[in-house]
Amino acid sequence: MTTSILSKEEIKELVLKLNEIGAVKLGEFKLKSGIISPIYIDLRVTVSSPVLLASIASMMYKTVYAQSKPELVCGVPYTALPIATGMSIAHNIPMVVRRKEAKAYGTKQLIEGIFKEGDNVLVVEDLVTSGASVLETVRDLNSVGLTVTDVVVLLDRQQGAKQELEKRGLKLHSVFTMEELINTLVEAGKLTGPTLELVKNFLEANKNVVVPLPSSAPVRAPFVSFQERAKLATNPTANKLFQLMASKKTNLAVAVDLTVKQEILDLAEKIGSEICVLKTHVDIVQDYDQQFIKDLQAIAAKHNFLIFEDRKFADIGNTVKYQFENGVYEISKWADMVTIHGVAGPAIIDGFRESIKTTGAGLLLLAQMSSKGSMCVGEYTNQMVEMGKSNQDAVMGFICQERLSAMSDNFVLMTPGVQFNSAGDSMGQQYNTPEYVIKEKNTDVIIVGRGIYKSSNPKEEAIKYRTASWSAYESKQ
Ligand code: 5BU
Repeated sequence: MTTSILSKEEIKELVLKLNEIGAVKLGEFKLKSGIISPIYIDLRVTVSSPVLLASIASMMYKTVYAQSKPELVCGVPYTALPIATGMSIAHNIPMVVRRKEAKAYGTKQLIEGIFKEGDNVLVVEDLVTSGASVLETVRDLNSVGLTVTDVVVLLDRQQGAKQELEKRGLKLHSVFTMEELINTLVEAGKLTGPTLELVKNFLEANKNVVVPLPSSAPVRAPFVSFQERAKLATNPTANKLFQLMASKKTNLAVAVDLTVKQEILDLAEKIGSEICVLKTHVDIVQDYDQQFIKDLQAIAAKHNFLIFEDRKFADIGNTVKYQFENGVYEISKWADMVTIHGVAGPAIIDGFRESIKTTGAGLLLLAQMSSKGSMCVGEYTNQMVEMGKSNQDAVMGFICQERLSAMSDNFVLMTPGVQFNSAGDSMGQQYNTPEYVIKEKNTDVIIVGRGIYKSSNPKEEAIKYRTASWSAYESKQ
């Protein structure tokens, strides 16, 4: 552990001040892990004590300075932003700011500030438990060509972060560890009697509790080409799509949300040469009939693209089986892939299994959505990824807004909510650019709807989207 080079006295003074302003509270607190902790740490309150904040920044800088002289500093949003700012001003090190918002569009940069490729950034965080937030910031810094070798924190809770960061070549420096913090409080007589007893139990329990990185922790996954991923694919349509993208050199899918069949067919004919997938919502087609599907399939065969029905199945297995195979649309007979929600639980997949065993069609799990306030987040998203991993024969990939660490290379990651020149619509849709999605969020396929079919020249526009998303893919090599 690289701990502080600061004197015991300096640390003691800091700990007591933190205690005084309520950043380090003593008592009985139930932590998320269920452990009863005699100590609760909330460093957000330090913004109300500017002198203390400045000295925290300076102590953190002193802790790491001996080992690395950064070209830039970057605070992990939000608590560490003022600390990084203090460090930047006091030591005249330029700062970069990472945007935490899920969305960045138009000219909004993921990383604000002036930098050049290869600049080394010191990442600043208030405290680390698993290290997930630090890794998110490192991932975004890396995605714009910045390098990170060192991370400095005020407090290391000693619950796995150091090891996780080390695995990724990052050195963790801390002003003090949890153990040192508690020892300092005991020595200062702040912890006595029954609370002291609790502390001992806490330290003991804490020692063995490593907080795992959530499966949603982002990773800077090494680049694997579509050709290679075709070999890894566990679902036949995923294999087909990876091969198709590699040979046709396109990772553009178009959402054709038109309501008249001839208009859909005309557009498919126009843009067919540019796309890997054409996405439909057949239930919006007012003059739908089986001939329409036959015609669409003929165009798909001619231009070599797959058909994706974005049906978003969500019912129990038995019902979705009917919805997939029967009714007016008989989707199972023609769709190469369909989307499903996970609200009904993993047994929904059994509703598709029999049919797709014969056709080889693929299921796309809705892990995240592009619309504002979407509830496909957090634990739900994690569960969707797990559901995919447990059903790799049937599941070809995910509809998502970013690559998560648990999404392995056999899955195709497709992202809707893409447009060059718009931030969103009046009904909750949110847009990102092709480059942002493919390069920075590291997914595979962009899904573009109105950006293409509403354009006065859809073919020309499709070429622009195709070029942008394919060059973003190639730039990841
Ligand atoms: P747009 O015109 O580019 O906004 O169309 C996007 C398409 O992708 C449209 O067909 C939606 O139904 C679909 N979509 C989406 O926009 N966001 C999502 O999270 C999912 C699907 Br899932």
